[in-house]
Amino acid sequence: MMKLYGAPGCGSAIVEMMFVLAGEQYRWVNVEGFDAPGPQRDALLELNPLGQVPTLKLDDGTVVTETAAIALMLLDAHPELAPPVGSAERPRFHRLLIWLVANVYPTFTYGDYPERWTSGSALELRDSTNRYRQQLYLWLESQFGAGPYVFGDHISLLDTYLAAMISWRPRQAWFEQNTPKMYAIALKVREREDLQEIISRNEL
Ligand SMILES: N[C@@H](CCC(=O)N[C@@H](CS)C(=O)NCC(=O)O)C(=O)O
Repeated sequence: MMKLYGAPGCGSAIVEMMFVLAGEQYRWVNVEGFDAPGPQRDALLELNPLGQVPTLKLDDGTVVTETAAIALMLLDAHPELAPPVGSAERPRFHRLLIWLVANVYPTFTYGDYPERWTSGSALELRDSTNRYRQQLYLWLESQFGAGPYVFGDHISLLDTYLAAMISWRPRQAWFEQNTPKMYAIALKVREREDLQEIISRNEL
């Protein structure tokens, strides 16, 4: 069975939700504490030199990192979890998927561990990445329609990102006030019965 290396509340929760939507079995390997020196980090670094979660090990030993790569892999077998190929929505799905991981996710890479990246003010780097992320989310909000999901009535793998990300900085109260469409989509995903175990274990 595929092994998913993750930690509670982290991006691995996004992939867990994707697996449930796709009906795919996986084994959860909790590497909580992976971002500090120790055996969890050593185990992760053997698979992923970035030391990041999620990290996925397939049955044949292939390692897949990057939430977007995992999403695209799942879509090969579960195309219904994105707008249909050939539809106008399909390139929008690709754009927003890549946009999230290329723009929003790195703000956490630099903002969560600012002392790694500057010998100056770590607080300033954290604050500036926080501000930039808020600007990004405001643009993302402008891309959403009437819901209930990003692409209307059909849930897609993109929706799983929103369900996790509203728990991350700038946190739920900010999203509720400033990006109500994103917030509503995230809550809609979180209502799903089949995701309850993941949501509670990840304290989302
Ligand atoms: N681009 C990656 C980002 C993954 C990522 O940054 N994960 C965070 C946890 S949510 C992490 O592992 N941070 C530790 C670090 O960057 O050292 C993806 O989409 O999977």
